[in-house]
Amino acid sequence: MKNFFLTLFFLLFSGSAFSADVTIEMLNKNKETKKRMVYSQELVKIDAGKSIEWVATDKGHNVEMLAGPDGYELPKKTKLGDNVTIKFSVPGIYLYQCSPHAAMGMIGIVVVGGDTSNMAAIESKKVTGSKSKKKVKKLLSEI
Ligand SMILES: [Cu+2]
Repeated sequence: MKNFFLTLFFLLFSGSAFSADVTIEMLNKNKETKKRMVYSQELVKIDAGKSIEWVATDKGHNVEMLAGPDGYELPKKTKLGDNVTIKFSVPGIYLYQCSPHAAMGMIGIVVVGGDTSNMAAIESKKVTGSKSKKKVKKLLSEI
């Protein structure tokens, strides 16, 4: 019975302001892949108007937007160890990194509304280090 009420609670509140549509963890180590300094999901596809929450499961990471669709104003990078929720209204590809671990390949991509028209701009965006460069290429190929 207790579980029933817990389930009901989550059902009632899962659509409200404090829960994003997608959660990405910022990790020192991904237990499944054994990769270090990574986002739990590196390529995420969402519908326009949906939001993503980055959760500081491990401290010392952040979210720094590098590029988005035409006219997208890059938000300020977040403070290390802070959770952040970003709503994506404009369709297109978004590229972001963790400022201190960019050279270690801590980078991610969000595709909004299935729109890949800014693919070339993302591809040519300068990123830090060969590991990130490789990962961007790989993630773009998986869209
Ligand atoms: Cu990091």
